[in-house]
Amino acid sequence: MTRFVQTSDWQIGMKGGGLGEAGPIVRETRIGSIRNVLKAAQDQNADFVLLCGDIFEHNMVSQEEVKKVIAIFNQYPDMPLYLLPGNHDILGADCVYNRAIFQQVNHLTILRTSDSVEVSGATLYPCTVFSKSATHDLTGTIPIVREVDGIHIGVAHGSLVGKSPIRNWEDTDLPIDPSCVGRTGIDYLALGHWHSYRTFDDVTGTVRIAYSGTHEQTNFDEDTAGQCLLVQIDKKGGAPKIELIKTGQLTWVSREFEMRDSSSLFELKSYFELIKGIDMVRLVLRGELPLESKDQLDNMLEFQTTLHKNFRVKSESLNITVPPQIGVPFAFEDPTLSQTEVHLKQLITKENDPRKKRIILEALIHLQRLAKEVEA
Ligand SMILES: [Mn+2]
Repeated sequence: MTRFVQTSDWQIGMKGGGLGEAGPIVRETRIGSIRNVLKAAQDQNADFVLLCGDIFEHNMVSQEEVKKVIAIFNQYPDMPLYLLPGNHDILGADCVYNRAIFQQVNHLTILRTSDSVEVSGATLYPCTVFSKSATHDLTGTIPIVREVDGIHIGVAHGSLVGKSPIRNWEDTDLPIDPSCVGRTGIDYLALGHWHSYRTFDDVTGTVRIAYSGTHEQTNFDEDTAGQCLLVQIDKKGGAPKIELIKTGQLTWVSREFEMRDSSSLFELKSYFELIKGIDMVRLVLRGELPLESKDQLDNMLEFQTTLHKNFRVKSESLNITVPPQIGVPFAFEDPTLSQTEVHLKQLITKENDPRKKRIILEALIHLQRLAKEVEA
């Protein structure tokens, strides 16, 4: 029997670019969540931990971050760690794992060749990556083990051909042939590279291929991320039992919201109640909103930025509609302001480009707001 934790794509050193002020938080959280992975392995009495690539974002990662990771490794000195470098921490002269500091971690084995490795209860078959643009099946080095006693586990980092929106072999980066399980007779293929958790059946309907996904979600487009897998295989040919263990700390939500009229603001408000505790929020606003509700929307959105670690709004597709009363002149006391208003309104009627129209509207709203403040 063998029982191990599978994890991948820690991407330590990831900039979190585009996440604004949340970038450093995301970076630090990713390191902290590693502890959750190793703790899960210890709590679950795993025989070892299998790290399936992209543990670091790139080989030039700062030594400071490397030290943080190693400090956590060293908190679990009795847990054997087997690490297959991926395409981000790719093997070669610059490889991060060539640094002297890794030689001090006695319970860590870097899988640098495709030679099989005996582990507790099983044999590992690492599929090494030496080129980021590999176009051949990476599992080609796994020998046929159908008649060989013991539990056999393939370890690879890449994309299963035909199992993602990219259908073609030649367009797949780091291709992995899903039929390798049937070809070689291995019991299980542990994969990294995809950030979402995914499993795949063999021809008999038994799950024998799995991506754990990243231990801590990296962006809004990932689903079922933030976990590691506890895999148990009782005997050669036995069905692997896979259990998901939550390791991620940050919560993410992405939502499209269709606005119809000013009452949509109430719906939006109740939605905001629902997502109160969420760390990372992406909101896409579509549909229509009358100009007079724009102020209220802006205030609501501004307040939300104070409640979340990251709150991003895409509103390019939200059409701000101009009510008929916009034609009624606003009672400005200053004639220059009145003239500016008339001018902006003329521009709006003439403008056909919705994006430009919005900018003019924004200007008009600011002008009216300003006038109100002056008068108050
Ligand atoms: Mn990768």
